[in-house]
Order: sequence, then structure tokens, then C-alpha cells
Amino acid sequence: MSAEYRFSFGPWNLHEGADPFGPTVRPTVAFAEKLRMYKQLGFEGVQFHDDDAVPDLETLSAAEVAKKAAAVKKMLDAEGLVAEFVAPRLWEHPNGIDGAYTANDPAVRRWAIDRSKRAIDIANALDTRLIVLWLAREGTYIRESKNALDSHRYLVDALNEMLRHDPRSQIAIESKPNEPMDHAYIPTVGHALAIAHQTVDPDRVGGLIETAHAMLAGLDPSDEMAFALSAGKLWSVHLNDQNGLKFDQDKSFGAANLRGAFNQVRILELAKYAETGRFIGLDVKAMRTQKADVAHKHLANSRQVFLTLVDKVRRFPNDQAARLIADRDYEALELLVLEHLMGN
Ligand code: 3MF
Ligand code: MG
Repeated sequence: MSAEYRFSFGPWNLHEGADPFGPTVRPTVAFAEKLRMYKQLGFEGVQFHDDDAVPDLETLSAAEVAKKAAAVKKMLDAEGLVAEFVAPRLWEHPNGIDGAYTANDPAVRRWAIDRSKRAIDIANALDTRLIVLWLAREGTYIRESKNALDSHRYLVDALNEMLRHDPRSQIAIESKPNEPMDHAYIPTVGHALAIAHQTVDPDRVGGLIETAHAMLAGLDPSDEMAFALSAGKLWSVHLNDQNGLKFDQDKSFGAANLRGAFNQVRILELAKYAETGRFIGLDVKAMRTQKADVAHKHLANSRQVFLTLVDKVRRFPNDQAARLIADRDYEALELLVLEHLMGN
């Protein structure tokens, strides 16, 4: 019996369809309504930004934040859902305009760490140990605006303060090479794991790999996953897809590169990721053209593609492949893979 995969997504994946060139095209779905949709779509894990869980948390006292987070925990319980992680959303606040942990202004760096500690407290109230750091604006638009040596030291300082704030929390860094910045400081999971080893507790710092982010770095997402898995450090994924080097598209899983999706599922299967109990997160956006009543299909579809590919991996003709590998006949192996994916 193989373990079952557990699926998650963030409430931001049910969205109004705004993009940098046009306004919203769908009404807002209330948070409680979104939670009701999770189970129907086949998901049990909820990924949170700190302010998805507690809106306007900066204007509230610690006691008020705790109270609101406890109320969200009750909502999750009522729907049979669990929180997977909490991520401090530092990039939308005016303080974080030029970076948060790596801002030049020490007062901003202090703010960023204090807010991250609050995110950890919210995670505890939601009964999850996992904190995700997408380091959105930790980078530069122009190199000369920051001292990158200092920036890396600031990142380690911030991680250390978070690790010390709660000795049980685990921090997964979601690497991404660019967007919104020209260059981000932790572009790949290799950078994330290297910085983990400069902290006071390397065992509690790992990675979250997003398909599109790996592709934007010109890397194969399945190899990025394998690197983290080989170190026991793949603590979540944001599966989606990306059609070449352009803006971060967050397309449905497998929609642009089915073979790439197959290889991501293959590596997760080879590593027995399901047995770790970690979630398969989908970070996918509905197309802007999608009408409101069907603006959730990208989530169920991505999950379905994942499960179909699990089946494809499990039914792959491994004996035939082993013979071709022994013969080093990779042209024949390639055809075997393609025919398997095409259904032959
Ligand atoms: C940005 C992302 C983000 C993060 C999310 C959680 C909108 O490219 O992928 O999703 O995953 O903020 O940290
Ligand atoms: Mg993501």
C-alpha cells in the first residue's frame, strides 16, 4: 500500500483575475466560501499568508491577532481542513518597498523580523510548524542600490531570529530568481539550502520548490526537487507550469510541458514523497478569461493531472526501460517515454 498524496493550495489561487494591465474581472469570493470549496475540489491543506489568516494584523494587538487566528482554526476544523504553512506577506506593505529583511533601512529590517515572528505565532495558533518565506523583494532593481554581502548576512540574521523565536518551527524558503525584482538573492533551492547551513539550526531550514520559479532560473524543476529531496529538505511544492522564459505564469500543472510534469511526479514517486506526509501544493491561477462560476477548475484539473501522472509513473514499463538503459539506447528510451505519455 502506498501512502496517499495530500493536496493544498492558498486562498489567493481563487482570485478576481486582475493582472498588471487590467482590473478584476470576477467578484471576490469570501474567505469562508473559499474554505467550503477545498474539500469539494479534493484538497485538505490550506496555505496561508499571515494576513490571509488575520487581515490587517499590523493594526491589531498580539492578543487580538491570537483571537482572530483561533477563530480561523475553528473554521478549518469545521471544514475538516488543516493549515499547511503560514508565509509572512512582507512585499505588499509600504515598509517593504525595497525589500524587507534586506532593506537598507535598519528600522525596516526590524519591522520585517517582528512581523515574521507574528506570522510564526499565527502558524502556532493554526497548528502548523511550517513557515514559508517567498523572498519577494529581497533583491535589487539595480545592483548598486545594495551591498549584496550585507544582504546575505541580513537574511541569515532574520532566519536566526525566527528560528530562535520558536524552537519547533521549520522554515521553507521558496526560491525564485526574479519578479518582482530584477534579481533576487535566493534564486534557486541550492542557494536556499546553502544559506540554511549558515543559520543557528540548519536542520530547520529547507525549501519549497515552485515549478515556474525553477523554470525562470533556466533549471529543470524535477532536478531542483531531486536536489532538495536528496537532502531531506523538500518540505512543500508549488506545482504549476510555465511556457518559457517570461513573467511567472502559474499555469495549471502540466498545461505547457506535460513531460516536465511527468518528471516532477516521477521524482516525487521515486523519493516516496507521499510517505513524508508533506503536501502537494498547487500554486495555479485561473485564466483571466474564466467566468466566475468556473474559476476554480484550474485547481481540480491540476490535481487530476497530478494523479493521472502518478498512475503513468506507476505503470511505466520499467523492465523495458532498464534494458534500454543497459544498452545505452536512449533514443529508444525516449520513444518509450513519449509513447507511454501518449497512451500507447
Ligand atoms: C510568487 C509566488 C507566491 C508565493 C506565496 C507564498 C503568489 O511567485 O509563488 O504566490 O508562493 O506568496 O509564499
Ligand atoms: Mg508560489
